[in-house]
Amino acid sequence: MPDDTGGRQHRRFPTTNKNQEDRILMKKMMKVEGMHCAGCSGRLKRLLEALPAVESAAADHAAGTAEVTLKSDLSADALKATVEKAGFTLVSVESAG
Ligand SMILES: [Cu+2]
Repeated sequence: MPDDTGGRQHRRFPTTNKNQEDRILMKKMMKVEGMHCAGCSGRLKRLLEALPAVESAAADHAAGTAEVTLKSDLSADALKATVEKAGFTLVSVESAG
C-alpha cells in the first residue's frame, strides 16, 4: 500500500522571536467516500478534531469532502486512519493553503 496520498508538500514559514505567538497553520482538503448524512460528517469532524495536531475540522457529507486546519504536522497516513476509524474511505488528500 503506498504510504503517500499526495499531500506531502509542507510549507514552513519563517518564524521570528518576535512572532512566536503566531501559529503555523496548514490546511488539508480531503475527498471522503461513504458519508451519507449530517451524522456521518459530524462523526468525522469530531474524530478529526480529537487529533492533537488538528486545530479545527469540517466535513461535508453532500460534497464528500473534509478539511482540517493543523497546528502541527500530520501525515496523510494519520488522516487516512482517522477517516477509516469513522467508517469512511479517504480518497485523496491535498494541501490547501
Ligand atoms: Cu450518516
